[in-house]
Amino acid sequence: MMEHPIHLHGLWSELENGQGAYNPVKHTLIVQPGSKLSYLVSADTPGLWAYHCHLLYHMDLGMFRTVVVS
Ligand SMILES: [Cu+2]
Repeated sequence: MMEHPIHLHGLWSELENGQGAYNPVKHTLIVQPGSKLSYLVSADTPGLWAYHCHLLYHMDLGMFRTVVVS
């Protein structure tokens, strides 16, 4: 019913939108209601990175995780 601004800290996300070399590279991707996104991430920065929706009440409901790059 609402969009999710999904943020992966520390790593860039390349949105696969069919534009090839012009695919947008972002930290936060907006996921529209009832839709899916595909994006590429180069896990080239070791660490523990937050991966979450920017809406606070969504984080409280579990949309906050840690991505481990080792
Ligand atoms: Cu959300």
